[in-house]
Amino acid sequence: MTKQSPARKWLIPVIVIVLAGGAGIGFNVMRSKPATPETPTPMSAAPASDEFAPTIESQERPPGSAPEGMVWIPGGEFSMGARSPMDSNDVVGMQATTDSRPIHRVAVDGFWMDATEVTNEQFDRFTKATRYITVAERTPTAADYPTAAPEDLTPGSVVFAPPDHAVPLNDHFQWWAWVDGASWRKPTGSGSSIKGREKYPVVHIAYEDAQAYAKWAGKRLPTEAEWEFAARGGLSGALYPWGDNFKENGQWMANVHQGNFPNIDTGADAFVGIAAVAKYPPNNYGLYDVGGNVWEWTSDWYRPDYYTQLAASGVARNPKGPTEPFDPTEPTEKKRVHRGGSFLCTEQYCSRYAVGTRGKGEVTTGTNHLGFRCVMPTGKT
Ligand SMILES: [Ca+2]
Ligand SMILES: [Ca+2]
Repeated sequence: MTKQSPARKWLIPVIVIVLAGGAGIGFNVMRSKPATPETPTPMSAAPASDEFAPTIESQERPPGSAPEGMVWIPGGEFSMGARSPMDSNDVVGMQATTDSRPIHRVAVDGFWMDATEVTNEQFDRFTKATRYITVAERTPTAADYPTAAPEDLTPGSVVFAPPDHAVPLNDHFQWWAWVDGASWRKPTGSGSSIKGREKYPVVHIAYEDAQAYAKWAGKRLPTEAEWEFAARGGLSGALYPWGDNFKENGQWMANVHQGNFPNIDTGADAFVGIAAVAKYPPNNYGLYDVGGNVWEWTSDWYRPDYYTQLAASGVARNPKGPTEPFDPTEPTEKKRVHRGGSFLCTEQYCSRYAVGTRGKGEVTTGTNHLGFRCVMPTGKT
């Protein structure tokens, strides 16, 4: 692994935040392009209470049999968000759950959803069929990065590279590194490969990579509301996709991180680092790994005040995110919402496997703990 030299750190400006849970991260490789605003769906006038109310599943039936690898998400009305900020004095991982308030009422139509994170073998089929080259595999151009030294214009991505000793949690450069040549094909850079990892989630995926795959597959990325409705599996206000207990009957329910973050991953949940998909029980809708393993892109722009906007207007019907992104911690970056946390999430640092919590990431930036899954609205099957 080639750790980023100090001279290259300009490529990965520090994000001062709480890292969206160590997540996704604002490692910006300065590849942002102007974003296209999206149009919000009109909303009704029902009041919001900032409390969880029962989920009302739609009686809509799935149109025919399930597409391969997908499960039916019935849609309906539910309470979206997290119950409370976890610790307002915590500056290294939990505080950003304030962006998950207030709890507000949302309705989504039914849809099909991938039961698992998109895997390497699925993404490989896509690239073979289309010759698609991911953002991480492309050589940055001097035209796009006029201030960069020519030797810095090399393809690569951001890789978790833990130190061999405990470190303060306020500097993510202690455990993230820019690695030349890292991509979905070489998840940790030169010398690594996906051979034997066909069932692992594809990683180092920028937003446009996920979109391109989804379009090829006749699908699209989920909105944040669709993702959360699906992840909750019909449970109202549960802390996790499977219920309120982190372990159910002593059983690990997600691939997350145990041990002192970031230097010790004990793998007590059976996996050190990333795991193949579907190694833990699914939620009530048949979805695997909606908590943990890899973060997942949604199509919503990120704003910390978006829920406040929605709550002011009653039940939000099929909300598609704010019209433009804004993260006050990195106001020039274009970020979309990540969900679900990853194998690096821990109660010590980032508990974003808690189902109502949010992550965020700059749209051109992939890492080796960020992937995605797709949805297919009805009418397209
Ligand atoms: Ca683990
Ligand atoms: Ca996941």
